[in-house]
Amino acid sequence: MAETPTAQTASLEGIEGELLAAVAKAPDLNALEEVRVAALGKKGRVSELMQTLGRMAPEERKSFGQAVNQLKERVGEALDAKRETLGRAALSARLAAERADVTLPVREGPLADGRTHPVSQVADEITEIFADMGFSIAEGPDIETDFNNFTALNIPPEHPARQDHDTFYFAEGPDGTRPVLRTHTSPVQIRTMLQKKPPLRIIAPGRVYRSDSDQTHTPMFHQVEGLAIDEETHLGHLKWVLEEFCKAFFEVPQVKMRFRASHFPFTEPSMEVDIGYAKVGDEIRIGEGDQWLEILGCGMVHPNVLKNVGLDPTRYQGFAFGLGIDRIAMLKYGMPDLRAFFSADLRWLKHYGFPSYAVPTLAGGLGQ
Ligand code: 2U9
Repeated sequence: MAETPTAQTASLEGIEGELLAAVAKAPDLNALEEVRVAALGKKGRVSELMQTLGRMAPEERKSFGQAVNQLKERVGEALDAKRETLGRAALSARLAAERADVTLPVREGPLADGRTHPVSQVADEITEIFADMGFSIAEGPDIETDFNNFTALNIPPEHPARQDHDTFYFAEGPDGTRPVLRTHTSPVQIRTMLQKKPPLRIIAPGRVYRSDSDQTHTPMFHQVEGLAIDEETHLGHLKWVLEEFCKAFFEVPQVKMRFRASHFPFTEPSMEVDIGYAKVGDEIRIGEGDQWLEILGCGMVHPNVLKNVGLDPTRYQGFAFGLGIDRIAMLKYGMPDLRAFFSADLRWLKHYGFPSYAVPTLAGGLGQ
């Protein structure tokens, strides 16, 4: 015999109570999903109830159908609410479990043992200082065209600098010129000037190559060059920038600098720059004493170089400088032998290298 509507409603209330209780009791998202399938799934309790509709009289079917739909809705809402609560609890539990105390020392192992090479560290120190003065970093390929490495820099084909540089040449290409392993990072500035309009302020750190090998020279070494081009750039700007750089790099309040006239094809006038130091025992103290050490070269960009990249030298002027990273790293961190830089000797790296967290910043100190 069919149940009366009130009896059916009473049994619906029972089912709803059961389902809501199961939702409330579900301990985690997996259990809740099981409850959902058992309640609202294809073969779940609500589907079973819907199947009974076919056997009912039309008016009965209508009211019972509505009641089942309402039940379905309420159970659905309860499931959603519980899912959100459980989801939040699961996230909190995960966050608590994965909490890392960043103030703890690095655990023993490869992470703690690994070291940053002094050349990388010093390159980062130098770029940090110039970035703070508004210079951006420019990069280019190690294999360069003859034009970018020589011709554009006012070094014509017969110029002795091409041999002086002890260049590593590649075989001649279809255009009759030979690609080269760049002998300085200056071609990066050429590329930048060909691509962008002044005002320009860039530094170009990177590997350079010269066929030269003895106690103080390696066939590959590292340079940073800088370039500023604008309409009113003058030698005073250059001197200020280099003085600020030296104070920041050597972490001293004052430096003595000496600008000696020199010659480079790409700058006019050209200067070599010495820095004053004192030797106390084995230690070199920059900013004290009356001895001089050459640390970089610089000058005002030669008008021919500006013309070669399509800039009008009566409108634009600029300064440029270059320094050897390896040499200045030896000086700052008291490393006596250049060859050790490239010998991949882990004992050397352990001694002179920098831990991964010693990121150079002007605020936090450059070489901690
Ligand atoms: C452009 C115009 C001018 C870059 C410069 C020097 C002076 C210099 C040496 C320092 C030590 C090379 O590593 S080292 O042996 N460099 O003395 N470099 S001016 O002048 C430029 C560069 C690019 C377009």
